[in-house]
Amino acid sequence: MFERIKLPYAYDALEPHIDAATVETHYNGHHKTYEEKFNKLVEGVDAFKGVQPYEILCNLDKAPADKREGIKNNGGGFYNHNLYFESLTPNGKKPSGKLKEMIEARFGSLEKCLEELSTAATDKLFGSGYAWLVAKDGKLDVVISRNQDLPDGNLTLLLPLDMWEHAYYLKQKNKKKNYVDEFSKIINWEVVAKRLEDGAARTVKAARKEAAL
Ligand code: MN3
Repeated sequence: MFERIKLPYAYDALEPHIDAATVETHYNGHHKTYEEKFNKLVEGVDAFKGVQPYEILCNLDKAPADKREGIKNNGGGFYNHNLYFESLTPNGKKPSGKLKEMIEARFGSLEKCLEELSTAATDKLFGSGYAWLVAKDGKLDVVISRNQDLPDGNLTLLLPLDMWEHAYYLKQKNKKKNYVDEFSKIINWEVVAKRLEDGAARTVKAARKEAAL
């Protein structure tokens, strides 16, 4: 059985940036449902015995045809929300060290980096999905993915910005940009830096090779 990460803060800890009702519904409603459905779908699939969620998502062609779409959607929901909730903190510090250097090299400044993430989330992405800060070939970039899909390519996933309406609609209604602005104030950059450091394990192609199912 795969388990959601334990929420690393209380439901109301992200107030006033993200309200308690949104965090609770998102974590204990949406995320819980992804977890339950994903577990039910992979149960009894021999090819995925002992295989971790990320590797499963990178090897969907090994899933039985009638379960493939469900595993992609619910497994993606399970995995992406673990990354998302882990990426937030009420006590965020600014990026430092190598991460800071890479942000400045690619975007010029943290502000510009967040601007590009915001543009991707509110202009480039249409409908439900994510804007991501990723690393590729030692450089940072911003990409989008639709639904609960992982962004494709040889990428290290650093930071998911959940742009499904359930992530903000209770409080922000149609003010998508407000949510993105508030999100950017509570990013756990230490977690992002750790993902950058661990890089290879989160690279889509590398995961495909490692799993070699
Ligand atoms: Mn969500």
